[in-house]
Amino acid sequence: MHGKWRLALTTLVLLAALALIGAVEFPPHRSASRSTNSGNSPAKIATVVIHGFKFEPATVTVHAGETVEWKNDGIVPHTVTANGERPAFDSGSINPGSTWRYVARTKGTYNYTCAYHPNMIGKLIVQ
Ligand SMILES: [Cu+2]
Repeated sequence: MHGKWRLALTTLVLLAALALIGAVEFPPHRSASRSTNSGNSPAKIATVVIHGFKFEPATVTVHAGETVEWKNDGIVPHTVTANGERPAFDSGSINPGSTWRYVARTKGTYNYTCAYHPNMIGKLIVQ
């Protein structure tokens, strides 16, 4: 009888100790992940839909470090290719129904087009 109670007490102390460790360990972990994000919301994604041979919206503005996602809602493949001899980004072929993501790390204004359809034009502004 006595041994049984001791076991129960030991278990209780152990559980309390574990709870204490948990309570001490969790808050620093949370604040660490909070400090890596400059804003108060988790990593943002701006979406551009490719539809009817157009980028919608044609101009998208993000903050440096944010992600832009292009979604091909069209019926033929498209690309997202920045202008210039050495494009800052180039998606390659994005098939219908597929998406392509780009992390906009460097501030600037990027005009881009579709390599297959040069009349499709868009602008990415990274602030
Ligand atoms: Cu295209």
